[in-house]
Amino acid sequence: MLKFDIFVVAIVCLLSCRQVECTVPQHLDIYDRWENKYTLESEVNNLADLDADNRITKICSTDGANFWLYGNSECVDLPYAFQERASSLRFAGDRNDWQANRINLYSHQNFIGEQELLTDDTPTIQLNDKVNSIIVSGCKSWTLYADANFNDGQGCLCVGPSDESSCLPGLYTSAISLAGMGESVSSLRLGCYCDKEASPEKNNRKSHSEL
Ligand SMILES: [Ca+2]
Repeated sequence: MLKFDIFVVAIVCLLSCRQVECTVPQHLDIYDRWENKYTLESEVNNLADLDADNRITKICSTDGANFWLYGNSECVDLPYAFQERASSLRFAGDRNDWQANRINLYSHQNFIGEQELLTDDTPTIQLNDKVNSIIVSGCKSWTLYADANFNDGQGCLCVGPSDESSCLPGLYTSAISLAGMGESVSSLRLGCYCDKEASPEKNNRKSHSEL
């Protein structure tokens, strides 16, 4: 029987998508009950100046909102905040086999921003010293090195799948989950060659939103 396995990390940006170079200025979108939107890029002393005084019913940060999903034939309703608001989407891991050994690096937390997909040992990564979240696909762990060329002089860290036997992805959503090492990572090696290890998020849900 034909089966479609999809590992979708739906990096769904609300309203205003991050660009590849993520220097997105902070702003907020606020809505009234009629869904009229007001975009705020700086503080507002009096909402009446925007004809929005006493009218706001919803507020949305446009920075860092996303939703992700993985699994075989998983199907979920989007959270309310994403209903009819998704603006972009991308995959993590191998497009042909979501449980192949791969690692995705992202320049921002929660799998946002620039990304780099690695399939094998990489002596110098493109996101040098810029990694803030990671998705490990497949069954194997990887070693992160603070130095290029797999040199552990300035530190190393192993990251792995959330379940090695069933090869479920390991999600490292933040610099904290990477033991503070993310923004020093310069090279990666397939397999664990370091005595320091970081566990993926304790989150077995196959879909999750970060709002
Ligand atoms: Ca480094």
